[in-house]
Amino acid sequence: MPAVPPPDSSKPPLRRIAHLDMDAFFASVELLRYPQLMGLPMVIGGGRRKVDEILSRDHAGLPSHEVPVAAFPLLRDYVGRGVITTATYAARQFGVGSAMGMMKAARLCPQAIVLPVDFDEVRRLSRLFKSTIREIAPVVEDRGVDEVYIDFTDVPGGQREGGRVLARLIQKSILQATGLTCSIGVAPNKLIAKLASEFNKPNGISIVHENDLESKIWPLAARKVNGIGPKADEKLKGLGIHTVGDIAARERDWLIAHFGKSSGAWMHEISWGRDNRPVVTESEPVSMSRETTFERDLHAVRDRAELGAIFTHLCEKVGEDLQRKGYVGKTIGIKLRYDDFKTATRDHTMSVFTADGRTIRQIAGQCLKRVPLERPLRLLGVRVGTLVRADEAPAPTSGVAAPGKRPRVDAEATAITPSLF
Ligand code: DCP
Ligand code: MG
Repeated sequence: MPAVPPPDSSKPPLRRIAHLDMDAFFASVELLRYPQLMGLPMVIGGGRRKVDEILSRDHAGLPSHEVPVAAFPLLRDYVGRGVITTATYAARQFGVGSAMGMMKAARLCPQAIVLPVDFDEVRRLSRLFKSTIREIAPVVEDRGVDEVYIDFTDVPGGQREGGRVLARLIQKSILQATGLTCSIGVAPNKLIAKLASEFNKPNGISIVHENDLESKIWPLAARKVNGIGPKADEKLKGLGIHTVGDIAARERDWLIAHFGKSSGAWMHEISWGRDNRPVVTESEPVSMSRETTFERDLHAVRDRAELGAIFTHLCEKVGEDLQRKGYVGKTIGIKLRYDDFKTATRDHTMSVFTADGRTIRQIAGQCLKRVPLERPLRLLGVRVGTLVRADEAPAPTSGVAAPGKRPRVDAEATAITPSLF
């Protein structure tokens, strides 16, 4: 028998929660395919077509890892108004980062290589790193494509060195399974773990204990806290509050007076490092969507064919996403952004659930008829909400729709308009 000390029933184990976030995720996924770019500044952004064209025209038949570095497109040659999705750490040294316009980034780091995102590969690796974690520590909360919370509390090794031993094992296993690195923060709760995972990026581990609050958390900018957005931060700054410690220095009642009962009380709690939220293993998506920013503005009449094709493609993709993940939804919505950056959304809730691209297309097309289409468009998006798991969806009732509801889907779906949408 291994010499494991008997559990002390009078003292529950300390809560140890980890937040794990992949390093430069979309960019690192491309480095797996093109390892020759390792260590070079590289950004993810722009469309697929150009890169594929260049690489397949000049280096057709060559395995991807043998494509010469000089063959890759550079930021300096980029024309358009794409936005950077993410950048390698080598590119970040030049001040280039996510959400920055490509043209601006080109001024900062013209020699950076530009690659498009490969969503299929990103999703495959996302699933792979998450399943690798679940084999080691089963209580995992999915927080999106590249991050999760993990409850270390009852996992063997989860308490050793404050969680460092288990964090190391997870990092090593993910690297072995995927070739990718990640950073992990381990702390008494989700709030602090999320902050901690950024402390030693990339490929870092950071352990925060309850008594590290003053030294490690209070100096952080208030904006770092998940839940304090740009608006709240603006208001806090106006009140002379910049750091988490500045929040903690205020009375709870003062915060409530300025931010309302629930936000004020919440701010007080988080500034003292308190957060009891559990790690939730099954997080159900609220909606699924796809959107695209066009390479150039498109007009509903002049670019009718192109726009129609993109629209159909988006609807099919959302349908595929739903089917692959096993969901159906009944609220179909669209989002448009005009050339003046104003955004319009419309949606329609059907009486039955669907994951069918054609149905989504038809209902979305009707939504599109309810928005002004005079101005050129920069972006088009399609969303399906009010989701339930496909196997739990109520069977469509035949005959008359429920009172007050719109007609059922097949009546709606056949109302195809002869015009573009
Ligand atoms: N992403 C995106 N749009 C954004 C921000 C991010 O599509 N506005 C994508 C690209 C990222 C991935 O999500 O690779 C994960 O986002 P992160 O914020 O975790 O950024 P990275 O993983 O790229 O970098 P880091 O090492 O800082 O986590
Ligand atoms: Mg990340």
